[in-house]
Amino acid sequence: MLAGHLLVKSLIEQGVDTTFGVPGESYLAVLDGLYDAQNHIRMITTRNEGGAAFMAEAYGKLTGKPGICLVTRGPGATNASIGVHTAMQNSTPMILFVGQIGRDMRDREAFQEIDYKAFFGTVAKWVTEIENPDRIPEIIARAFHTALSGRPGPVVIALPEDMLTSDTARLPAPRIKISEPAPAPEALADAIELLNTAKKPFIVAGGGGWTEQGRDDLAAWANANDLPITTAFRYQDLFDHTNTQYVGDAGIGMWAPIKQMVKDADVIFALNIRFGETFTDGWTLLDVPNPKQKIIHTHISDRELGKIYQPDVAIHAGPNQLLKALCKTKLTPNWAEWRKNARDTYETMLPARKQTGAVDMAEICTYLRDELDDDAIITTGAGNFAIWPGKHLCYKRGQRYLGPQSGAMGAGLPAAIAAKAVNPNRQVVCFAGDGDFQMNGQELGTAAQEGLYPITLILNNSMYGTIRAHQEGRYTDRISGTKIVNPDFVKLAAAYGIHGEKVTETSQFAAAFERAKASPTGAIIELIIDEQDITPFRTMDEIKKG
Ligand SMILES: Cc1ncc(C[n+]2csc(CCOP(=O)(O)OP(=O)(O)O)c2C)c(N)n1
Ligand SMILES: [Mg+2]
Repeated sequence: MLAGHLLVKSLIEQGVDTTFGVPGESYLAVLDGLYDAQNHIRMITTRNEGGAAFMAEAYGKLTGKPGICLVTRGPGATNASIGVHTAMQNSTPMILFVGQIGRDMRDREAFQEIDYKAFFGTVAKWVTEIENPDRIPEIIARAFHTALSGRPGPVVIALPEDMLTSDTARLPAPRIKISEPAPAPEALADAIELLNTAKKPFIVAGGGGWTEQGRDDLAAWANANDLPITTAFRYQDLFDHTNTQYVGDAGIGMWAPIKQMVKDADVIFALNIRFGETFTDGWTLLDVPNPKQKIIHTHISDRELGKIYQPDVAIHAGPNQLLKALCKTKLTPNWAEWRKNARDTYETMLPARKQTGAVDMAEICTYLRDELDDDAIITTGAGNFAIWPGKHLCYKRGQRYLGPQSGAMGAGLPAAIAAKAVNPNRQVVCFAGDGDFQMNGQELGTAAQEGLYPITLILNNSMYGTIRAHQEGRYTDRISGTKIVNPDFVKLAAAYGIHGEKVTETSQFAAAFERAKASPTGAIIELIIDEQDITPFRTMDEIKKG
């Protein structure tokens, strides 16, 4: 068998049903294998490898199965790197295959040559090159295992062109099985003992690898013990916000009352999160390495435990196994008022204050909190516009949120297209900024070609607003490099055969959203946002005043 064909058969054996990529002459033998595999694998051809990699990342985050991305060497791989970095920071399983120069040309700076181990070394979980076609079964099995086990993450595999066109007699390895570590009973007992001493517990859940059962168990455990639950950066969808145990998110732009809760807490239960910059406010909120608060840290990867903060109780366990075990224990809750106060504060902060402009996102989010489908999938890239779906929507148990912890602009539209590929019948709504959208707007071509049509809301303030806001705070009235002149987004949508409309007043939104839902091509809804409304809680003028 051709090595390129064995590779495709190996993907089928591992359960792959979709790939995202841009073709290259470096991996023709794989493309040829995919020709034969059309009944098993849907090959989604994108317009830029950055879009493909974001799609694969979103697929991985949504399904829990590695998202597969296929790109060519050199420029294809460098374009795709944004999605690999995002998968790493998001703890998402993903495998990037890169066509590579022939084995006989290495280290001569051949056309488009890159040393992938060096290039992806710090942003991928594992990087390798398949030298010998007979090792395809072994390496593919290991790649899936690596992407899925411990803290999930991206794997990069380079495929030399001449290796792909050589023959092999090997067969695909059987589908891999992952086992999730369960908590050691003594560590679990220590955690329970410490939690029982708490008057002000702060519980923050996040990280990769959660199953549906794990999510249900988290809710059951919180309900049974009256626990206040917060979620980490970009993991808002781990917990039902309508459940009164939910008290807000501890991600970027943390609300002051949540910060205060962290400061006032006596026990912090860090549930499968890594102690990142956002949760710790740049590692200032908690003292490094031994905070005054007692720390219980559980994580699926032993490499996260004791990495920055030394926990009082460390539990090496997967989130689902941990919750299964926690659900069998009983706490003696001593924090009813603390939990209730936090919930009351959350409920008062959820609706943002009235905005300045004619299109008021506070009102639109209030509308969407009721109107979004109970199993809607929300996606975003990065920019201040993402604060709206991040903090002012209300995620229900069946809803999902896909956003980049890497803060990568341009992730939202590809993620929405991937979400449609996974669940064609679910409502998918992408929130984009005008700058953010244009990083990967060309993927509308992929959407149209594949018939994968999300609803995209473009919050257009004609600027790289996040940076402008930082600028006004530090170098007031010296606008530099942050203005952008935009295309007509409605006409742009029309060019792709997609329904588009512009909303210039809040009152127009509901009908526009209804038309978008009814549209067979999804929609682009452009929202004209006043420059003052740069954050839900501070206007540009207020930022200028300091
Ligand atoms: C790929 C990438 N490039 C640059 C940045 C830096 N950056 C962060 S937010 C932002 C502006 C976002 O503008 P827009 O999407 O219009 O959203 P707004 O802040 O105006 O709501 C920029 C340039 C980034 N995070 N990602
Ligand atoms: Mg903008």
